[in-house]
Amino acid sequence: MSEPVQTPQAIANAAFKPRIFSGIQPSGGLTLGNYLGALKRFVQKQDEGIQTIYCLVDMHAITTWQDPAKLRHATREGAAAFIAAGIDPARSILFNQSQVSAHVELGWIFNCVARMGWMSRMTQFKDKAGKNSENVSLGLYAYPALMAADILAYHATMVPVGDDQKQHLELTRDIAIKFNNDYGVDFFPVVEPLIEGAATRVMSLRDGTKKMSKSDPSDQSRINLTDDADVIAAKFRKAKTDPEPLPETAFGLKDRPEARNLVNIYAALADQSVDQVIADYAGKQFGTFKPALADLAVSKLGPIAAEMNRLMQDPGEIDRILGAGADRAEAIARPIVDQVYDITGMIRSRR
Ligand code: AQP
Repeated sequence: MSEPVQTPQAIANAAFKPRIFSGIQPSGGLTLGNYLGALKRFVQKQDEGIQTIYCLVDMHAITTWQDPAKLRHATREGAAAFIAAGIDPARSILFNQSQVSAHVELGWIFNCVARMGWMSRMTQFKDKAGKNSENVSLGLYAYPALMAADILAYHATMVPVGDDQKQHLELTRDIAIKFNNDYGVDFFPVVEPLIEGAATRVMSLRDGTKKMSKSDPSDQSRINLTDDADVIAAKFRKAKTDPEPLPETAFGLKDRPEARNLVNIYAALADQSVDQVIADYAGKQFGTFKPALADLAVSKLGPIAAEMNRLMQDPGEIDRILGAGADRAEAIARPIVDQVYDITGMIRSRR
């Protein structure tokens, strides 16, 4: 019996089954923000049984200059962090972006779909470029179009990210909708951002109004996943706070960004609600709360750091895992990007 003929639309619709994509830049060592905002939730999604595709986005990392040896190291260390945090390379697809050329191919097409005005409104670009916007790379400006390609090359339907990425995901939706409209197709899904939990935006330990970031010049502003117990304790001890004790209700954290940040971090690490944490520590001084937070962080992050160290002893094995993941990623993305070439009118006649 012959196979039923599948129309391109049926193929596209079949591809819209639930699929998760997300990535992290290997632009330095990963932070507690990356762990709570991204990695921890990546593992939860994998364990829910949805198809999960996770990527070290090295092509994004070079939108700001990276030392090549450090980039290679950070990519391997990032992969080690994924695995140490619970990503199983047999169940999830784990790879580095530059090994699958479909990302940049679709990224170029999306550069031609996205509008300059959309890009100019991206707050992350404004934050990163600051007053220097004439001097930053064109890649940094176009970053969200490549991010849209990362996601849509897999017809991913859900993207777990921290709150800082919400605007980029809205742009991904706009690009998908405009492409579908421009070419009169129903080809790309409209993605759903998954931004959930107490610590979707972990703030700097030095300034509760600034995001904790791996590229912040102050190492004291962040907890790195590779920090040891003493360093973690010292960073929380020195974390900026106000002189008041912790409030009686979560509402009392409203105008206290540093206190709110530490409570959010505690809640996310302990898998508790902010109300529960406040109920336990209401009226307590930071002299009591900070050591408890440090102990909790060490108990959660210590085993991850130890496993990362073990994995980093064998960089060849990490490269093998990334290569095998890239093969599996390519098998999904290549047919999708080939259909995009067809839809946009590119001749593909090579054998
Ligand atoms: N502080 C944060 N709180 C919650 N989530 C965060 N994420 C990053 N920082 C926080 C989430 O981690 C994922 C990967 O982010 P990324 O490393 O690709 O880029 P980023 O958001 O630009 O992170 P950094 O640390 O600020 O990197 P640099 O300093 O290189 O620009 C995303 O899901 C993000 O939401």
